[in-house]
Amino acid sequence: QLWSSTSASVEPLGTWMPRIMQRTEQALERYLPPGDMVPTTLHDGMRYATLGGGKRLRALLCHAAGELVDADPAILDGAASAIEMIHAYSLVHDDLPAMDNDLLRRGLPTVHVRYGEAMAILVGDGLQAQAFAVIGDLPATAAQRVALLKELASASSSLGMVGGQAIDLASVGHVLPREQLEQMHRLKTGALLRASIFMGAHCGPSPMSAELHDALDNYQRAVGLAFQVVDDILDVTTDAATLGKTPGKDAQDNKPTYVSLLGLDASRALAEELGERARAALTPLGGRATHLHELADMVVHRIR
Ligand code: GRG
Repeated sequence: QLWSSTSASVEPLGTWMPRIMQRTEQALERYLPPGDMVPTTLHDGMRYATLGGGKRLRALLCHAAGELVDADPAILDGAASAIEMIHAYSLVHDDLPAMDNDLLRRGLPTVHVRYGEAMAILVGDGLQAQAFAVIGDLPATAAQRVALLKELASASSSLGMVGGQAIDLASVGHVLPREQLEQMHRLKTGALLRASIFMGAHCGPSPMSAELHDALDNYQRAVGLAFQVVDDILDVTTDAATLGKTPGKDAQDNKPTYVSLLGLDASRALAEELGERARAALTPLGGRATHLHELADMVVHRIR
């Protein structure tokens, strides 16, 4: 074991999760420009896209990984806010008419419906740049800030999230083999989930050990894929009101999904198996990884 088992002192998920979600909300409030700052429509849109919604899974993963290395919670708040800004930007751009043309996100009208298409593009651009500005200003060492910037930039890049989105666009109407479907999701959604975990670990006072790196790497692979498989399942089994977004769009748009490839039952079994794999990856970390353990369960058993 890499760590002593200290599960007795680990805060229960029932209080830890709302506490981290609340401090993420407060950090985002601080790190986003005020809504009355000129240009006001742009800043109001950036806040609309980011605040008051979402499961904050990426922020939770970042904090849970950071706890493993005794990271300063104030630095974790900055890293988690930056990740949530990149995530919000990706949703704003993904919802645009030129992409998915979605009208509903997190139970509310999408940014382009409320602010217009041109402003929605700028909202995404503004959020993306703000994420990196936040990290640059963190009260962390230069080495920590460079590691965080590098992790977030490559996760968002053409070799990460944006590249995955490009493959997704090109795949419409095609029957992708399972390996290519997996590669697309590893980039499109997996890269930012991976960055959330590794950024949390970079917030620690010393560089990550090889053992911790390997355990987190195995964990992120399984959780990233489980997230996508469950997303595909929810897309066909959940109504719009629960989901907070237009369901069934991927099928309508003729996009490849795990459900279309494997069927519903096999997709559910795959999600459970990936959850098992994620939990197994944490075994070397002992009781201190309890929150990562519980987040993997949450990803597999979430209902929205
Ligand atoms: C357009 C630059 C650009 C990138 C788009 C990640 C992505 C790439 C688009 C997101 C589209 C999408 C709905 C993908 C399915 C998986 C996903 C990321 C769902 C939304 O994430 P959640 O469920 O959202 O964590 P909340 O609202 O809880 O934060």
